[in-house]
Parts: sequence; structure tokens; C-alpha cells
Amino acid sequence: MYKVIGSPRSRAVRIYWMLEELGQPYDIVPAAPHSPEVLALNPGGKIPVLLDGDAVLTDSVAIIQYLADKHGACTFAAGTVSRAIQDSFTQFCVDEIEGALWTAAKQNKIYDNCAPQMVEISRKEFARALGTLTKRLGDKPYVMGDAFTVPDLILGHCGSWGAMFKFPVPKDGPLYDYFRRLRERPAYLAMGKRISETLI
Ligand SMILES: N[C@@H](CCC(=O)N[C@@H](CS)C(=O)NCC(=O)O)C(=O)O
Repeated sequence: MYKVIGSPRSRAVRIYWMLEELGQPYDIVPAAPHSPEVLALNPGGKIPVLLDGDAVLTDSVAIIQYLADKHGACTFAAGTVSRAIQDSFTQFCVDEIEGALWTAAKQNKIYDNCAPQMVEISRKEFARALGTLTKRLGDKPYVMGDAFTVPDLILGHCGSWGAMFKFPVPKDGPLYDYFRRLRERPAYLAMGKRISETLI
């Protein structure tokens, strides 16, 4: 049984979502960053951490790609052109979209940063990246076409994160439909149910 260490108010939700997509059972340990149980596993104190037997895995993108590869779903095979294109979407999301969100998220006392102009710059970068995503997505249901893959999951998480930050997430049009399609996936809904049970 997989064990996901990390509170639902974090990138740990990406791991829950992927495990729901794969139909794999998992336990959640809703630990906070830098808690003793996290520091014992990840010297940087960051969440999420995945325990797979004796293996301790960190970094959400590496974890979900590992799970997709291991279970042979939500991904194209390594060493194929399709996988290179899929990975470029993953990289694009992490650099351009998550990067903007994470810069804004760190403008607070916990991180000893307080630069409101950085939040504004991040908001603009986020909007610019969504413009690029709109072009790259075109009229496809998912970024790689008909198949839901790893970058869609990361993009779906970042879309919800952006909405929570009141960043400019579209309210209609193809990108709105895309984010809604992701939120309506049975695995996403199952994840939401699991989170509400965890938070009780
Ligand atoms: N690249 C890592 C980033 C993980 C990360 O920064 N997680 C946040 C919570 S979402 C955290 O643990 N923050 C504590 C810190 O930055 O020290 C991943 O994708 O898992």
C-alpha cells in the first residue's frame, strides 16, 4: 500500500489524484512541511513524500511520473517522440505556470519575503503562460490529444491553485472547458471526497 506524506493543502494532492487515476489504494499522512515526520524522510522538509515499500520518493512531478510509468497509464512510454512532447508540456507547466504561482505563494512572513510587486509580476507571467497553453492545447481535449497524461494532472492542479489565488483563470472559452474537463474526471472527484474525509 502506498503511503503519501503531506497535507491536502499542498502539492500532495497531485499524488492522491494520480493514485486515484491508477486505481491504487493509498494511505494519507496529512503532515505539514518541516514537521518531524517529514524531516525524517526529506532533509529539505518539503512535502509531498511517497513511501513505496522501502523507497522514499520526493518531488511531486517525479513521483507522479514514476507512478504513471510503473502502472503503465496516464503516460506515453519513455524513449518515444510522444513522451518527449508530453515531457515538454510537463516542463512548460512547472517552469511557466507553477513557477509563477510558487513565486507569489512565497511572498509572506513564513518565507521572509514581502514584495507585493513580485505577486503582480507573477500574475502577469501566469496570464502569459495561459495564453501559450491556449495555443498549444488548440481544440484537443487534453494536451496530448485524446489521452489524459501527467502534464494534464499538473495543469489541472495549477489551474485550481491559480483560481484560489484569484489569478486570471479564464471564465469561458477553450481553456475554461479544459480545466472543467479535468475537474470533472472521476478520479479528481474521488480525490476531493478522500480529502474531505481526511480533513474531518
Ligand atoms: N518540487 C517540489 C516542491 C515541494 C514544495 O515546495 N512543497 C511545499 C508545499 S506545497 C513545501 O513543502 N513547502 C515548504 C518549504 O518550501 O520549505 C514538489 O513538486 O514536490
